[in-house]
Amino acid sequence: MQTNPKDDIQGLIYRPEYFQRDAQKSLLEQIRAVVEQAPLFQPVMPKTGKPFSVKMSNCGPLGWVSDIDGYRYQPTHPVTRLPWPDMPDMLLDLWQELAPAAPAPEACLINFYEPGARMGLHQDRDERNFDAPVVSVSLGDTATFRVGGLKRKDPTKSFRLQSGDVVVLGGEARLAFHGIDRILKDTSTLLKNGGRINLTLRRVNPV
Ligand code: MD3
Ligand code: FE
Repeated sequence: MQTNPKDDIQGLIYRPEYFQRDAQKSLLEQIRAVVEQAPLFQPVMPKTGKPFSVKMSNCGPLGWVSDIDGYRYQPTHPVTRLPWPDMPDMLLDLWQELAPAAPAPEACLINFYEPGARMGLHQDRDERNFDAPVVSVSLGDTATFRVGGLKRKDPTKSFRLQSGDVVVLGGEARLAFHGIDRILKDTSTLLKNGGRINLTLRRVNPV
């Protein structure tokens, strides 16, 4: 019998179909409202200025941005200069249920993948608090997700993230290398024009 790759990564909790279709639709509506106030922007790599294939926005008190000067969290949108919109209650409730011991999330990064977009293997270490987990929600087309260990060269495992799936990355998984290899076209009807949205809820500052 084969073991499930998700089951042997310490600190990774996988909750397939956490959000049912109706909940996915209302969450999507709320994310659309956020993106109307805080339009998707195209981040670029520090130093090189090479654009990401993923477009981004944020909600909550802080948002993650990447530009020529570096990666950081900041309280305002890089283009409009306005504060990020509030985090929808559904996301605050999700955090409360899955990370009850952690202080409130400060940032929700919204990643938008068109078919063909990808995210290279990386660690999430721009936060000043690694005790709190990262909570991830997937909406729309299925993605092939890759997760490894604490070193870039550690072996990796792949699995698929589908619309409505939630992953909690705590403990040892919090600083694991991870990335998105590809978006599988036409695997969901949630987004009219296809593509995938990923939301990551994060605590940035120590309490
Ligand atoms: C594993 N996002 O925004 S979410 C990111 O699907 C990011 O858009 C991916 O990696 C996406 O930084 C993956 C799942 C995820 C999020 C954070 C993690 C996996 C993680 C942190 C540590 C280990
Ligand atoms: Fe990440």
